[in-house]
Amino acid sequence: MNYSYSMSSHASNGGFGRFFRSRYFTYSLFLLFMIYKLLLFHFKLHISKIDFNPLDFFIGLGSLILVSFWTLWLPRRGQRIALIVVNLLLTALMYTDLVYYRYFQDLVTFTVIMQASQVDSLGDSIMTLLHWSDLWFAADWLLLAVIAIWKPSGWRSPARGALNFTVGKSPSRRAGFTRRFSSGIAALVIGCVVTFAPLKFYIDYYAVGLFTGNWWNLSLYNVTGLLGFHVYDAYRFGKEHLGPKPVLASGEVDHVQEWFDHKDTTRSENDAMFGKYKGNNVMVIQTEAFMNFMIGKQIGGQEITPNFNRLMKESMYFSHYYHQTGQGRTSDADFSSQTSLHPVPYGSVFIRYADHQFNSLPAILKEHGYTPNAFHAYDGSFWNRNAMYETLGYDRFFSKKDYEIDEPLGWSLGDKSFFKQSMDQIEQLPQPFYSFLITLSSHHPFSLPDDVQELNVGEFDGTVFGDYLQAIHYVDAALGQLVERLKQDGLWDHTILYIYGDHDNSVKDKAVYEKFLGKSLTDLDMEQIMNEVPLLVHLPDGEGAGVYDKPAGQLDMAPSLLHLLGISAKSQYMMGNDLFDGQDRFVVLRSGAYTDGKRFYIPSQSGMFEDGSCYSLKTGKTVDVSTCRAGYDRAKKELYTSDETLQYDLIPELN
Ligand code: GP9
Ligand code: MN
Repeated sequence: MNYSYSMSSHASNGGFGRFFRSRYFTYSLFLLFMIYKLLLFHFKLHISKIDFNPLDFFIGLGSLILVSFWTLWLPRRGQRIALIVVNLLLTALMYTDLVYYRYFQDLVTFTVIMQASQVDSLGDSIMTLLHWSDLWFAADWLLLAVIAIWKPSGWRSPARGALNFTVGKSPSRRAGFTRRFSSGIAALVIGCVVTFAPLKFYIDYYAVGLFTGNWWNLSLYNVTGLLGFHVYDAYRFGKEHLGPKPVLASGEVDHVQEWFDHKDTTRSENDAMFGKYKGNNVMVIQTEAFMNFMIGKQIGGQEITPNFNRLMKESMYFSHYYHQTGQGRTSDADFSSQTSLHPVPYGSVFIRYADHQFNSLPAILKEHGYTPNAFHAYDGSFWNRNAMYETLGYDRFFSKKDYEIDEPLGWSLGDKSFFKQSMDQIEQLPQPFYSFLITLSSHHPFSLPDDVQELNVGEFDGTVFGDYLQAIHYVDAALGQLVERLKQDGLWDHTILYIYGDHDNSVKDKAVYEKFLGKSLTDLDMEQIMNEVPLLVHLPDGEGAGVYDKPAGQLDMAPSLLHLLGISAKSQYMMGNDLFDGQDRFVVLRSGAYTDGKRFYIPSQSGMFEDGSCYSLKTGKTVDVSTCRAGYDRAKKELYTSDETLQYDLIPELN
């Protein structure tokens, strides 16, 4: 039975009264309140680099309409109840995000909800995250409560008797229904235009590639607004986790298994290095944008990396160590080093697969009695580290909130203070420890204050490249202080120190490097310059000090450190070479470039094998491309196997 009601004219208090009671007024009031709350939320975030401009206002308004337009289809009372419920839900969402942000500098995502223990770590600090001024989020409720009690005459509901109940499809009911239906549709259309037109403008001009290479939830929020962010987050989570779970045909799983089984047969554990440093501490320093081309070089008569150069004399220096990163930059260097798998072709494993399982160095070392901790003085949410470090098995992640910013520099804390404060923590850890430290002061655009700039960079003065050299010189000094501290603390003699750069400095202009190095450079030279980062391994007794020029790469870190500690990498799903087992090495870059120490293949953007260039490393000249064919197929297979392992979360399935 269809009931409807219409208001008889005498129940009306005139035009104003009708307007106040109309669904359009109720709806406008809802939009007004919610826009106010979105603005309140935004300004309470206090993100200096993210402003709120008219486009953001329209996106915010449009997305509010899109989540609520359907309430215009409901009868008046139903609409009011629905709008109250939507208001409560959206307010709860905003407030949860705000409290979460105050602690993690991130927004709540589905991945975080699935990893509830990250939220648990709010624990005792929750009270400090609630502020009295947050009550402004309830201002509209207070206003509505006052109105409900006071009941101004124009807003009063008509007397019950004034409602004219009718049964069936009366003409007035039909007209009312049509009006409601069309106003809802009109709102939907307006919502779409107001949301998507500015969004498209953003994506086309300011945020190109945002949805494929996104690295930070806040940069998504900056473009999509809060509601848009959560809708997109739901979409990306659903795509990767819900629906028909992507299943790999069993034959394909067998291929992956065979690949790893074969890899195991190439690993050797019969040399003297296997287990030679069993039980020693391990400290890994991943250094921001630390490239290989400037190691050992001078500018204006000054060494750029004097401390690193000094340390090289008593360490193993790998002079062709490649970063194997993709779009995930720092997070990819971290991921490949800790898990010995390739990063994904787009996005970052840290963001896309933080809930998958990996054989990671910290987790394996923990099983062997180590205390694994990660240290990085930046927002814990950046690159989704809070979630990913839990997955990787660290006991604790010391992020920006654990440091006193007593040396503000670049993006955050200067590396000197970062190392000092990290050491204050590390020296208290139960040993053996596994400590992973990520530096930041040499991050693009490398502009450090004048008093920190110690080099005379001459013709590079005032250029990004000049600033880069200054920043590297500062980081080098910080590394020198770290080594001193390890010695003072008595850790130097039983700690393996593994230092490498994460990726290039984004300065791609060949002429700059030619000027700096004083020679003309080939495409192969440039490929190596942009992809090589230094690796320095200091063993407790200074064993093996010297230069190692066979190629190696970030994927090699985990199996190599396991080797030194006497832990077999054979049962682990790791792809990298072992730097200490004396076997031949094969290094594949995410681009599909590869080297086996004899050849270097650089793929072409066309993706066709034949269009790529095959170099002889001995002569530095191109050779017949067909001589790179077998290596190319092998590299492709390796990348494909890694991608399948990650995409289908195969590690728990393999045995
Ligand atoms: C910030 C740092 C920088 O935490 O990891 O990341 P990047 O921009 O180099 O990938
Ligand atoms: Mn980086």
